[in-house]
Amino acid sequence: QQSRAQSVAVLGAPFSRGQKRRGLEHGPKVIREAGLIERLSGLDYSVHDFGDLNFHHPEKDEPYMEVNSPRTVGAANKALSGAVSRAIGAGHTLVMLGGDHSLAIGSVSGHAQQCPDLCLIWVDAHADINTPMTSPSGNLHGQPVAFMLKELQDKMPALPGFSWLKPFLSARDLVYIGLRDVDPGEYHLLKNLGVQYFTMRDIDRLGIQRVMEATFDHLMARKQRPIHLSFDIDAFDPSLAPATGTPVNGGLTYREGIYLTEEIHNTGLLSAMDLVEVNPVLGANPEAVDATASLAVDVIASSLGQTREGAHVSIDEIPVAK
Ligand code: 6HN
Ligand code: MN
Ligand code: MN
Ligand code: MN
Repeated sequence: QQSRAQSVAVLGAPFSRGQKRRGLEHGPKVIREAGLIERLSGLDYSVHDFGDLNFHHPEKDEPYMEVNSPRTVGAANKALSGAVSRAIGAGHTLVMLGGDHSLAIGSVSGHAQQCPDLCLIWVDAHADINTPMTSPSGNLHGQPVAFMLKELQDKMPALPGFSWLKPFLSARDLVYIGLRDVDPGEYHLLKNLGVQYFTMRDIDRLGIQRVMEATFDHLMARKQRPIHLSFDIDAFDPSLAPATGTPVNGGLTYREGIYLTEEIHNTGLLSAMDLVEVNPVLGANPEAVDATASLAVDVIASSLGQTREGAHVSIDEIPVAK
């Protein structure tokens, strides 16, 4: 039995300017309302709810090379990066609640400040590796990985709002799971950089168990290192996670998603995670929003040790009949 002296920090990032639709700024609220803190406390963690970050939006933020809201996204991620770095430096396992996926820039960079040898597992229908020049939408939530990778340094323009950020991750330290909507420029980058990725087709062929084995073989080949899990709720099938902005058919089943996160917990190496792209405004009805938010809670709890066999809470002995 593992010791439970660990502590988890929950940090909300109510931010949506990495894309054009409203509503993602309410993600942290609906995930909390679905019972996140209670669920984590039930896993015998000491849970520190750091509340939500307060983002200051610059007044004027003209597009730069077709990229929308660069100063706003840059400033929000700078603030997030500092907060994440402090929480991890204080010894917590960090859970960041989004917000849109551009927030991974701040979350992963803040984590990397404390853990320079981290590796990144990106669970998503999308690769989010467009550069400002390959992006079909101009939305920064489709580009966060490009800001992280050292190999893309000379492909990235100096975007206003991002001068604080230096690329910090190597392509070999990244694995994608769940891809099924990859833009032409992104496909070229994935192939060119030799990034390890598992599409939904790979999960169909190999099964989620072998995909997870191959993921850890790839990332831990030389040594064990801290894991950053960046989980976009649209990795799941839209039937399970309808309240999200860029749904794509043919996603993870509930059991594949939970198995994936159980395996991440079982490594004992999870150091920080993001749960992003829950948009309550886009649910067709309250039930759709509740289903999506409660799925987000299940993903987080399972990443942090909730098990289907029930071993996550220990009792000393079976009560005897009196
Ligand atoms: N996400 N590849 C598309 C784009 O606009 O670059 C979609 C990105 C979706 C981003 O879901 O986090
Ligand atoms: Mn994403
Ligand atoms: Mn996505
Ligand atoms: Mn455990």
